[in-house]
Amino acid sequence: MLGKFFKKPHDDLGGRVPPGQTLAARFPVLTYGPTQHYSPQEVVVKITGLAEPRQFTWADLLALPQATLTHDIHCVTHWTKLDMLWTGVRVTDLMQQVQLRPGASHVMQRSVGGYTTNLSLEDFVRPENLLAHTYNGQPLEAEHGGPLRLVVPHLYFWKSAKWLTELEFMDSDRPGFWEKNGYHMRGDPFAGQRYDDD
Ligand SMILES: Nc1nc2c(c(=O)[nH]1)N[C@H]1C(S)=C(S)[C@@H](COP(=O)(O)O)O[C@H]1N2
Ligand SMILES: [Mo]
Repeated sequence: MLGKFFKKPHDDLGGRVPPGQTLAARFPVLTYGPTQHYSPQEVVVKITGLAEPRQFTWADLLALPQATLTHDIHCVTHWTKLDMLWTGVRVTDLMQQVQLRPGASHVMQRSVGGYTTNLSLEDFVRPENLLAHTYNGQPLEAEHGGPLRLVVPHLYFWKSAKWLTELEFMDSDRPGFWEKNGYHMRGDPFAGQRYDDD
């Protein structure tokens, strides 16, 4: 009986669902433009800008430690999906291999097909962020960014580039594709940072 009265309110599942979001059962696809199709052997992540230039191939990425993490994902179009299981290389492990130059403070993610999105290094270099190649134990489907995408769960999902091919380090914040089109420069779902005037 008592349990009935002492149960926590679960509308926001203990604070896991940001304001204005509703739970998605399936995994929606959101792409501006066409899905990119290429094989893992063609994956290259180029390090450019304010860093020693280098490239990570598929083999290079698989030679780094692999992590499997469970994340809640929040999209600016109001869906939240809980407990998504991702496998890949932690950004922190990748960055052990990257030599930044003085002044680097931000990064532009660039995708095959031209999508871009910007992050501060503080938001980029976090232990939960992944260069993900596997979702729910299966190779990441092309429509969701396979062979390789970024997953930055603490920000809206537009901050996670699908078909990642370049990380350009910068000495200031510059807008990526959606940010140029009115989206917020940071995109914190719990602060409701959807548009640039939020
Ligand atoms: N390359 C690329 N990455 C992208 C996008 C895109 O259009 N192109 N859309 C972004 C947006 S707005 C969202 S919500 C998520 C959607 O990922 P999903 O299709 O796997 O759900 O990818 C982000 N990354
Ligand atoms: Mo989105």
